[in-house]
Amino acid sequence: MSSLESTGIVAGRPLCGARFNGPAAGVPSPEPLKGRLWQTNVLQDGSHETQRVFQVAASEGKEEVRRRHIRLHMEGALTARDKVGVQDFVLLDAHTSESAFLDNLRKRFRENLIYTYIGTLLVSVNPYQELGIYTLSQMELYQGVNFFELPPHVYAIADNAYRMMCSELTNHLILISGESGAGKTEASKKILQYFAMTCPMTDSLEIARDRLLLSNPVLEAFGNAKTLRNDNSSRFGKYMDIQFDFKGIPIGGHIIGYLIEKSRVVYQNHGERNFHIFYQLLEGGEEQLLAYLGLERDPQLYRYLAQAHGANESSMDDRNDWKTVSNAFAVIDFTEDDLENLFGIIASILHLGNVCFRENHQGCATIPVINEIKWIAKLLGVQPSALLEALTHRKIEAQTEEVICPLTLENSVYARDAMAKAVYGRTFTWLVNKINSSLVNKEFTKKTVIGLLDIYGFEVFDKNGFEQFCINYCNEKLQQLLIERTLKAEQAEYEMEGIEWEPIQYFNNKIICDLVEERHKGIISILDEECIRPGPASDLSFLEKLEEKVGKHAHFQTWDNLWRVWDSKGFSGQGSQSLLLMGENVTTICLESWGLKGQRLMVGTQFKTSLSSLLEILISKEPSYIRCIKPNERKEPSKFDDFLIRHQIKYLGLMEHLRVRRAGFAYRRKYEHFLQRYKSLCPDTWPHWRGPPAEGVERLIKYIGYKPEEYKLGRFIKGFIHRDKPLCPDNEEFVVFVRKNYILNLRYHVP
Ligand code: AD9
Ligand code: MG
Repeated sequence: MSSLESTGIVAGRPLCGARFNGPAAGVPSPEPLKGRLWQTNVLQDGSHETQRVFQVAASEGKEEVRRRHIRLHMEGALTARDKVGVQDFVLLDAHTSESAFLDNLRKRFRENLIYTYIGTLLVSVNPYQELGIYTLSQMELYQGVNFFELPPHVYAIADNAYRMMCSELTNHLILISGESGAGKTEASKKILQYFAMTCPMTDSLEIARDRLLLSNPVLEAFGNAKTLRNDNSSRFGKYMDIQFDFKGIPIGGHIIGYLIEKSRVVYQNHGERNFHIFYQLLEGGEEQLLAYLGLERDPQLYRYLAQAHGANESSMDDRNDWKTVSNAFAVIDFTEDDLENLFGIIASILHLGNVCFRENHQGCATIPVINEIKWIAKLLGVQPSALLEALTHRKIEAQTEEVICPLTLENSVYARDAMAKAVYGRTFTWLVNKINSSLVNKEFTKKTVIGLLDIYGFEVFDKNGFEQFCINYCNEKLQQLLIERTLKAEQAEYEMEGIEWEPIQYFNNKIICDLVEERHKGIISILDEECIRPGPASDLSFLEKLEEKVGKHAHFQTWDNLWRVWDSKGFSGQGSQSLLLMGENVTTICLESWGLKGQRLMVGTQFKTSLSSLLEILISKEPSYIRCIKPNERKEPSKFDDFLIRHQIKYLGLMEHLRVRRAGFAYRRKYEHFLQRYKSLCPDTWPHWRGPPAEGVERLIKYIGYKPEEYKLGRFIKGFIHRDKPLCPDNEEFVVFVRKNYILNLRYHVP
């Protein structure tokens, strides 16, 4: 089986057949366009430009589908609108209510139409079943086709970002959000597969593409787990840059992982599981490997796996997934030594969980049976005595000397679990670094990227700990970014460009983010203060401080109520990295990515800092948005829970987004880009327009016959451009706005 087949997308078809191949490097195409998706042009300055060209469709069937679709869309409705709803919420009646929004989503869901646009934003409802909409022929259908020529699809979003990147040489971002189980990870995988299968490719770069694809199963094995809300829940945040060369060939990538949920290693809610990799190893690992690691096949034999009974009803195919992951490791270039060390650590965590303590007469912890200790020491390459000491004693620095104190039974259990969590956390970091080093491609200095963000979704359990706090905070930050960039920035842009506009109200969740992150006042600062205060930080004192400092904050109350049982137990412990360093003798030897020794870094603050650098990465790119919706709590196909979905429509701000979109302009481009793209539609601008770009655009638009309400020209008044606005230093920055995307379908204008 090829590495790509193992990802389940190829199913025996040729991987990169001629239809998908890109242009020969840098050579203008002498061939007719028929049957090709790519063409390389030599530009005036001698550089090359590769663009997808409209394929003279090889099959009439595909062409037919497109034409019919455009026609229907132009009429503003699909023929069976009552039955299947509209594919863009913008086409609903002018004063759409939330109920009408919900109706439309429901109609489409019942017809297995899970995707709907709000302008260029894609709303996706998790179908919880295979719909056969991710085939190679579907990929082919969406290649190089503009929005609205085809039904909404995640491929359309991917293709649009890709096309823009290739034609404008800009960096893009696809931001996927939604609550736990809504389908973010699936969407991100579909997008990656789309690029892998449709982008041009050369023999030498196939390996880079395969590695990009196969990093997914590896990271999922180590970073995903079954929760009550999702059988394959991401327990870490993932940002991935897919890097392309100037011809649009994927050449490499880079991944940033955010806060893996380490507590899962030692504790899971009832009915949940530990990270998939533990079960995969036990179920699928070769006899010889398990013997080397000292492991038995039955997960019930390991405390860290047996305690939550989540393995009993798992929909995961651990044995098969093990094969996929093993295959992926080979492609990503893990050596035998790497794998031996890696699984040595994974096994040692299972052994560690089975270490039992007994209280001696002095009230101190001892380890009566040291069989497990021997295994751990062997697998990690430490002295058993050092390990014993690390688990039952701690160092106290007293003035000039270090004193070794015995631990109580309770503290030893805590030290054991802290060690398991720290080891797993560092292993995960090492894994991401290792994958990154195999994705690096130094040959290409000029790259453009498409970033994919797939984080852990908002989640509320009966008991919510520090990690839920971080996960939900991260979701609030992303929501804020979305608000800033869509609702707020969009309205500000109209104002800046001098376009008449009636402001639309929306809830700005900045107030919630401030509650968490504000310096000296926010929850994270309060947590920090508690952790660095001399004397033991207790969860109770932290709660008291919270009550005192933010207890009256309206949204603190909301959070508190929402989280019903906000389990502050372990908050102050989680907050202090130094507590996780207990047993450092052992963990230092595990991995080179240590670097934190001796520092009292607060996890909450660390997370806050890494989130703000993530936001900087995101802000620097042209965004596309996918908003995922979870249809029901029971992970069932065909079940559309009105109440649950209405709630998501609300908190995702979809109605506000629709209002802004409807009143606003779906499409906007700088004059030069616009002209470059559409100049062929008007004899005055084709093949070259020599005057100011803005005038060319005006000429072009008039020629096509747009009505005045269908477009606006930013800061452009009869023949000259306003130069007196400091915000826009040159006319490159001025923009033409077009009300609806489909108006700009070249196919619409060229019958
Ligand atoms: V979490 O925040 O990581 O807990 P996600 O990532 O939003 O969550 P995920 O993509 O993992 O959810 O989807 C959950 C499950 O729904 C998947 O394992 C699939 O079984 C199912 N799913 C999601 N999207 C699709 C889809 N487009 N087609 C079919 C889907 N099944
Ligand atoms: Mg996920």
